[in-house]
Amino acid sequence: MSDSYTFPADFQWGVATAAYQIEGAATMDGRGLSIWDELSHRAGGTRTGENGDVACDHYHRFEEDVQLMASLGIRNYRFSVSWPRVIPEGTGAVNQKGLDFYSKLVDALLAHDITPHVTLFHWDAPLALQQKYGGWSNRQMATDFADYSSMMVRALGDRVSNWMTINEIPCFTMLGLGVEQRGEHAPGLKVDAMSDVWQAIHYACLGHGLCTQAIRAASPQPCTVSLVDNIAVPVPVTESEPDIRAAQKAFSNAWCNGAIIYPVLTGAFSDTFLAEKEAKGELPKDIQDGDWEIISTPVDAVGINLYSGTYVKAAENEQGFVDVPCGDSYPKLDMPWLQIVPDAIYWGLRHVRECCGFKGDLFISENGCAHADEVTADGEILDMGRILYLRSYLRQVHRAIEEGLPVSGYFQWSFMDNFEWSWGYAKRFGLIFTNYNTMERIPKESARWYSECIRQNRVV
Ligand code: PNW
Repeated sequence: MSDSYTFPADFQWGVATAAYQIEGAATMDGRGLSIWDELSHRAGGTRTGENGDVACDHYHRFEEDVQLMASLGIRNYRFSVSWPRVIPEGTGAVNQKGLDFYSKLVDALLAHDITPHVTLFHWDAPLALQQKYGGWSNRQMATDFADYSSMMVRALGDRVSNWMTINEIPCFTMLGLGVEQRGEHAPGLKVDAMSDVWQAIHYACLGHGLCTQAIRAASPQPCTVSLVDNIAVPVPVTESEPDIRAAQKAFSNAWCNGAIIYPVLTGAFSDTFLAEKEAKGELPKDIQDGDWEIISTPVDAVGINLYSGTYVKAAENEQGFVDVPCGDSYPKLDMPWLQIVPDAIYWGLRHVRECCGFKGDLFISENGCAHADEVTADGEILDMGRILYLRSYLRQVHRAIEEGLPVSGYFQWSFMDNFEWSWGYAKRFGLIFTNYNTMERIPKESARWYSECIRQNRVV
């Protein structure tokens, strides 16, 4: 048997999910509403009119889900806590039943030898705080988020030592607030100017920093704290010095990189972001003394959510690069933005280290794809496109490790098909097929493949 693409012995193979996408039980046991309940129940809120009221009913089926995970040999599970399930109004009274759910989930995982990795915020902000003061558009949100986080760490910190603060800041700011039209993601609002969007990003970064401090202060044991970011990743068309330099220049101001990963890891906007937004008058207005120190509170690790990338090459222009479009024939999976760019996972890891100078651990907190899965007459789901995708990306993770990058783990998105936000249930990202009529879970061919990767500790 071959041993190519073997990972280090302590490499963490995992799967990931998020609360609103799988739990359901939206009004059960005292859970408060989140901004995703509000948006998904709004007319035209999601493309399919669907919501997460029931989702995968994981709230009631977590024990069998954990067993299924264990049967596949999965040893690491990344899930998120629904803030309004545990603090219905966002601040104040704790909902003990909500807290009990997460406590029982953690116990079930540990009983099956699965390490819990907990994300404290995966977009489902308490609706009460959105209505009270505008959620992440208000500085207060950062403090309230840190207070909720400390409560969670006090409750689970005896058994959980891997904490993630916020998942993908761009998705509830840049994609949640629109200038021309309402954001597609919650809170799904229209704002006056781009500076309002960058302001919300600044407050979210502040929330991340305060949360990092709160976790460390509340944890009863040594723990790992990380930010999870979906950096935009420019890939050099050729691996030559000029194109690599071009990709690095592009990275410093691609999408939200200059306002999130740079501040968190370096304590300042990237130079290219600052210059561009200053010229356009788009910088946030409320940046106070001490904010940068809080935002750049050292983290142990950075989790990268990586699905796709873009191509750039060197050019004799002011910015030093040009984007190279993929064109219509470029291979894609089942999302409009899902061009298959395996090298982006290698370059994403490398950019964070080389461009932001981050020397801590890196891990892939999400990687996966939507695939138009169907059950065959034999009851199988033969998702060969997903295997092709995961195999190619994992080989690039392996390359990064081989070149010396400290990559500690990989979480496939997602354990099971679930509520794909504004796409409803139309897009399937799971290793496990969810039958939404019967709630039956059926492992796909990719689950068998992934399980074998874990068993052999290599890309098979
Ligand atoms: C991530 N894009 O979101 C999220 O963390 C998950 O909750 C989600 O289900 C998963 O990826 C699949 O979409 C993304 O526009 C949202 O490029 C948008 C983009 C990428 C990821």
